[in-house]
Amino acid sequence: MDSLEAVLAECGVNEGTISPRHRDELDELGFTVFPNVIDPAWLAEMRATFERLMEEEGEQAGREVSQNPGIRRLADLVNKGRVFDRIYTHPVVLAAAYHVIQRPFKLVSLNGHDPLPGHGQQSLHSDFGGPRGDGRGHQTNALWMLDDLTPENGATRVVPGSHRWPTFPKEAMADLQAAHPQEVYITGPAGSVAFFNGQVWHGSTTNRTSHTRRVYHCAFTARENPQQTDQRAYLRAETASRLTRAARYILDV
Ligand SMILES: O=C(O)CCC(=O)C(=O)O
Repeated sequence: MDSLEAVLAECGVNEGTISPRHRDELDELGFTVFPNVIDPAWLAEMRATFERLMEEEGEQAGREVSQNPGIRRLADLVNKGRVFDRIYTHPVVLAAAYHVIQRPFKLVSLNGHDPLPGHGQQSLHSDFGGPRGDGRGHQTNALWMLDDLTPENGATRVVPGSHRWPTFPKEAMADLQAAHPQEVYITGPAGSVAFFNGQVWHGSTTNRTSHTRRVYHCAFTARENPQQTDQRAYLRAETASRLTRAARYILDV
């Protein structure tokens, strides 16, 4: 399968998959939240898988991409369970990615992220380090919420509209950890998916509760850009054996 249009159709994407309100929010704010994407059974399985992988991988967890003090990280999730297949082939995120990127795209990576109590404050940053201010979308990310995201437990802060700004946060701010006057929190109940333009200024915040704040990050990028996880290099035989043609295209394997 070599056409994005055919892939989107095979995954069930159509004109009505995301609403005009979500499109407008992606255009104007650079982010939007889709509630109730993850049904209860899938949510329970995704939570259990997060904990099982953390247990199995121990100190190695996250090493394929990055390990950060105070954060429980997982990486290369495409190869770590069937439960993840539905994330990167889900019609809602594919429709949203197409709306932002508007040309053929592929997976960047599929990772897990859980700031421990007292940890998690990130510098404001853009995920996409390439050209800015050219009026085009190049990359997206999504937070698949396994727990509620609240201002208390480290919800992601985002600066609405900043995806259109020509500067990176580090060019405009002296203290990247400081609050930005225009920032807002992306919040939502577990089972929601927050979707954002990879150029928007954002970062996770400190988890001030004693509970988990688990999300899976599923990012897409225009096909000409590199992946964070080279799916061809990491692809396991077991994963390859179950991939649909559409999944192969999205992973670029
Ligand atoms: O999980 C989050 O709140 C966002 C994390 C993030 O932006 C990152 O790891 O680059």
